[in-house]
Amino acid sequence: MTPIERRHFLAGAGLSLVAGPALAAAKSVVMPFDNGERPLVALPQKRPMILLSTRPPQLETPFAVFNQGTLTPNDAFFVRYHLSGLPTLIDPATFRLTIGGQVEKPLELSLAALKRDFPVHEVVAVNQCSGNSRGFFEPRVPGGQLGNGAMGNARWRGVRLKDVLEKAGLQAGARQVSFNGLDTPVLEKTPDFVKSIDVDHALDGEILLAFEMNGEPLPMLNGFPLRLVVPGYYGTYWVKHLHEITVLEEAFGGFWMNTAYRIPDTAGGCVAPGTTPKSTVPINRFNVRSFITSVTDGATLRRGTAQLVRGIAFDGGHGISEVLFSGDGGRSWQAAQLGQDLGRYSFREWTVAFTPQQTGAAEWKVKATNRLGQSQPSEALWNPAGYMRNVIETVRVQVAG
Ligand SMILES: Nc1nc2c(c(=O)[nH]1)N[C@H]1C(S)=C(S)[C@@H](COP(=O)(O)O)O[C@H]1N2
Ligand SMILES: [Mo]
Repeated sequence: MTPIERRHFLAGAGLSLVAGPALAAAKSVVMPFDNGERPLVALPQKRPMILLSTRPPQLETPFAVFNQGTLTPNDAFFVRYHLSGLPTLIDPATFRLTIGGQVEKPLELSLAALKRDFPVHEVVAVNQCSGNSRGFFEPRVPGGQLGNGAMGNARWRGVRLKDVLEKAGLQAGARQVSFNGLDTPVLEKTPDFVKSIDVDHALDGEILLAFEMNGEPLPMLNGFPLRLVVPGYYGTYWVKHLHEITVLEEAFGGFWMNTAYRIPDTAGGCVAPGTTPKSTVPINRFNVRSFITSVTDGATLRRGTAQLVRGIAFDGGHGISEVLFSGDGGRSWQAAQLGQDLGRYSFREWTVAFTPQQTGAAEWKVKATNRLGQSQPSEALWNPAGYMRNVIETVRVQVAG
């Protein structure tokens, strides 16, 4: 796209993001929890998606998309922002990424320099919002009432954060690295969205500064022209429109690390429902999750007819080792077949052949285990921010005679 075309596109983006009348005419979907009605809206570069909020734009992926392939198409990938001051015009030719703070040599890199001066790497990795599935929390908790569509799996391409930091040279005593994007608060008191990670993590070679997603430039709403990809970690760290990296002597003290995105400092990051944690830590790696994608709640199936049940499983990067399926509400389980391995950070497809033998209502369940032996709880864990839901999922079906 030439700069002029891009300018046009972004002008369009600015208009569509505030399009009120279009919303009124939109079709809607109903999530299976109270106040779950949401319009389906197409924002720039996106197909019709489940709209959670317009300012800032927040879109959820319609769940059927997860049954159509292991990679989530760019135009169906969820969108989450905290600040409404979105960049509306980014010229890839003049865009610069700065690396400063406790470094030997501060850098200011163009996209062309990033691509030219550093080796390019790829990773297939799941991006999942901490609050994915928050709408299912009981008791309910404040925050975006999301279904299960605030996640997606993509092939990310970019350069390693490690390589860029090593070129700048970390000073002795460097402790954390912070990341800032081009989006800004619209109110003076709202803290800018800045995230940080420890230096050891920043240098482990896993994290990418990504400029491509599934073989295309990043969609505007997913962080064009550059975003952080932190495989295995919740989406909050995956800073979009990344333009400023700062190496710090101290742990970063900003709102989005010290107040928001914290979980109880307990095994499983949970507390008794309705209670307040005594101490908290920053949210970090995904727990284990799995979903049935080929059959949805309320489906009717025929007794004695073989079904190829399909779904996805993933974890924080140890890799899925086993998926079990139950067609009888968890009384008996059978092993599913794992599909192609796209790497330990990717969705892993699974399939299982199952023939319903009894008529009436049935509960189908799926449970995954990772290579560390971590699995999923049969009762939902709870925390006040509604993060990290990973209960064994249940789909309710009807078996006809
Ligand atoms: N610049 C910027 N980056 C951001 C955010 C944001 O508000 N601003 N939100 C984060 C959160 S909480 C999530 S879940 C992911 C979502 O990535 P996506 O919008 O590409 O799906 O972006 C992260 N990166
Ligand atoms: Mo998030």
